[in-house]
Amino acid sequence: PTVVQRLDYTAPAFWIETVELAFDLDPAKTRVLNKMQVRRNPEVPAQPLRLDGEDLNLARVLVNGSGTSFKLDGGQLVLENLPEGPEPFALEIFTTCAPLKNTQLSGLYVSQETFFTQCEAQGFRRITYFLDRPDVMASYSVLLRADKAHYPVLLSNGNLVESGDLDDGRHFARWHDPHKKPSYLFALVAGKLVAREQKITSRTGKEHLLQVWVRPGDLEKTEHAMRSLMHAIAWDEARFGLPLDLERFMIVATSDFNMGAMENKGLNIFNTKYVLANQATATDADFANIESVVGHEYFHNWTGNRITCRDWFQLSLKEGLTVFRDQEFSMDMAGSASARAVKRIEDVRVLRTVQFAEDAGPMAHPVRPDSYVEINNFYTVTIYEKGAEVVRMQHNLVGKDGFAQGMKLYFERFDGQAVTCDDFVQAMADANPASPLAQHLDAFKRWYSQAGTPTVHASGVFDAQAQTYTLTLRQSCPATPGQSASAKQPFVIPVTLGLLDGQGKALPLQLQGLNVGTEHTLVLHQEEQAWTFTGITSQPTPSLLRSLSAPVLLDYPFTEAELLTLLAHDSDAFNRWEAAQRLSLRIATNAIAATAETATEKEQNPANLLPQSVVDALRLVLEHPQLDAAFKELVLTLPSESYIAEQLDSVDPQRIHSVREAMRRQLALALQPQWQAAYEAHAHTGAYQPEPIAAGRRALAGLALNMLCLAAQGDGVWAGKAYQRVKDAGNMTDKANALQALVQSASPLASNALDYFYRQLRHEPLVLDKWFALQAAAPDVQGSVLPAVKALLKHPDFVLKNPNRARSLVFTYCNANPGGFHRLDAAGYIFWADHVLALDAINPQMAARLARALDRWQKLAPPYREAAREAIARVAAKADLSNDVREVVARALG
Ligand code: BAL
Ligand code: ZN
Repeated sequence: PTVVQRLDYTAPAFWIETVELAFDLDPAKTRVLNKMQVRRNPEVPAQPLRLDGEDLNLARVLVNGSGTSFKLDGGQLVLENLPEGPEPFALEIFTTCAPLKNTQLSGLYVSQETFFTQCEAQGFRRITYFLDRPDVMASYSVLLRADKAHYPVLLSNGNLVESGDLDDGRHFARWHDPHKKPSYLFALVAGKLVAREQKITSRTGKEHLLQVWVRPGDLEKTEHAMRSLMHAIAWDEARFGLPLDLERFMIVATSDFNMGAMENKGLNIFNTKYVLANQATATDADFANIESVVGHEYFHNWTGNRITCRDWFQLSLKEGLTVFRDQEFSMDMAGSASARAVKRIEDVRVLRTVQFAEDAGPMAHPVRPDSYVEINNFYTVTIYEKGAEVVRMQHNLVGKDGFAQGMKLYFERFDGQAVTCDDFVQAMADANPASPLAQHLDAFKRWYSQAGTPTVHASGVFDAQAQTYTLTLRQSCPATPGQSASAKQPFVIPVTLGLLDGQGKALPLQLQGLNVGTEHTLVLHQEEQAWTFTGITSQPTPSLLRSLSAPVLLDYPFTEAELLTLLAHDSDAFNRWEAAQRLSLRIATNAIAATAETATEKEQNPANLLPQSVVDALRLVLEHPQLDAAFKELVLTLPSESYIAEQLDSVDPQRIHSVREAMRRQLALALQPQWQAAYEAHAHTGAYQPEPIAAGRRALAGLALNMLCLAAQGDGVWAGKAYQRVKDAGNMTDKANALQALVQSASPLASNALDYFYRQLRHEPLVLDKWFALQAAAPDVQGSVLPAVKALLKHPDFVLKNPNRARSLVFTYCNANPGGFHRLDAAGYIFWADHVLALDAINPQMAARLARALDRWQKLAPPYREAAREAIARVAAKADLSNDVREVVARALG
């Protein structure tokens, strides 16, 4: 397979100015006539025109109305005899494709008798021959023709210009997009759909039509998506001065979708999971995700669509920035400082569990990668979540107003263009010339070019006589594929901190005689730097890297007493949570490292794992009269098994699982009265509203019920209550939490509850996904999960071709149930290999995602390591693998 290199970028040899597409939509054979106005790029030496194409049948090519010679070369259509000179010429290409056979869900495909498209990154070439690259921006006019009875609704980007009936029961619609766009933002939809509509007037007095299109039965589940869209529009205008630039903005939902959603200009296409919600079918997390994803796709209209990427190596230009924007949107919507902190903790949890692991594994790549085989493999947590952190650091280094100025300059310079990550940072720095970002710009840009998670090693020295506290920060970054540790240069790392006195009170900070308040951001830009705080009269406790001010690991030898102080008193809610995580992480890793005999004895007597001091501190949090329930739930949740695994050099997944379970049982038993009180206080939240305070209360009630079922194993009282709640709960959050409590405590009532849940909600596909996922994540009592998962593969409601369903069962088992997946008999790995191969024949993008479940095989202890390697090698040995899967397994094997 060809490796695409970032430094090989050259401007296109031709520009495509206008595109007129005419579709005769037919599931078996759709005809596409593509008329383009093309002209040579005078800045590039003359060469043949090479158009991308994939799985197309070519019928005809005309240049200025006449037939012409052409070649097909590795999928590309090559035209050599084109008019000389700078004048545009007309190029007409007639092809057909087979949407019904398109199980990859890239290009034009059919889902539930409806046509959809997905063109990012390179799906447009599966619709017609084209310069399918983001720096070629054209004006599109689209004519759709189809059978009216089967496809009454015909949608494409932009504005509806004309529609009407044709012969033979067919009809047509003509759309024109007033904005130039790259091909990856093209979209069409045709089928039996209905819309929730909303007219809005923006600040400038312009009228806009908003539509959320769904299948007829789903209309009542679109209220939250529409409300989220209206909030997103108002937010972008208020926070960044970015208005809606379209007369019509449409969202369409489909249940067959590889991604979460797609920002096609004016015609966003969404996975139903991120559109449809009512209290009976969607959890609080679903409601929050819908708000966030609707916001994300809408925000792309400016950051992505108006200014797009020059090439796919710049993907984080739009994704990192847009994730940052959606995170800020969610925080602003959440309101209170506490709710903001909760959102930040949730985001950081994903970053540290998934992105840090990626950055330490075989697929590690810079935020702006240097090469790829298959671009779809680079829609990663590094591009998205780490990219957002890199934008967040810029935000912190220039301040909120400075960031708004930087955004303004970015749009002044680049609106309507396809640009690079460098262009963005440069605009941010130029708008803030006095900021630390501008001061250390070249060094800051290393966040885009160097992969790997840096560690900040901190040490503090208190000098009682001089009344000073000197903090020394040193940074290091491990080697990553293609980048040795020694070749890496220092990053610019903002470290936000405070100092606490013995009573936990914030100390005033003085640096070089200057008062800097009680919180300050140090900018570490060399390998090692030291700062001396003056006027410090007793040994302080440092609260470092508040709100995770940089995407780094912190190495500081906290004592237990220091962590207990931070947990009880830090004014930074994030670091309070972090202190609890550190305390339990340390206990877990020590227990895992202990000799097998001691460990077994301790696990049989779990009261020994967490010291009384930590249990007491957690009890105080759980009982705390002022802390929000959402925050308590986060503090009382132990670090996940995969996060614990990342801290270890040699990973025995079963050992991690049993230690964490022992800690969980200990907390369940030791805090039983407090869990009961928490449950009783929060179990009933009144009329359902998906807002942060009530959602936090439901989350804490859910955790409490889980713990109570766990503590009361054998005695059926709490299991009985949970079962009743599965039946009675008036909202999906409480219902699913209760079901989970039964499943996770391996209660004898779990299977009845699962049956009840299935019978009640079997007609709701998104709820069925939850039902499959709960079972795939069940505790592995005597090796029972894999057989259960295999049985579920044969369930009449299981469809491997449907990405949501595949994710709910197969991916959940392989990614989210380490105790069930890493089996001594290697059967989990064999299952994984079978499904990577099965999916690869249907949908290579999905297969490559699943392939990544064994990314971290090299860290596994024997015998898991060798068994995992064998499974990966078996996949790699398959002759006709997709490039997608081949790239992932080749990198895994190194
Ligand atoms: N551009 C792909 C989907 C998203 O990130 O919005
Ligand atoms: Zn995006």
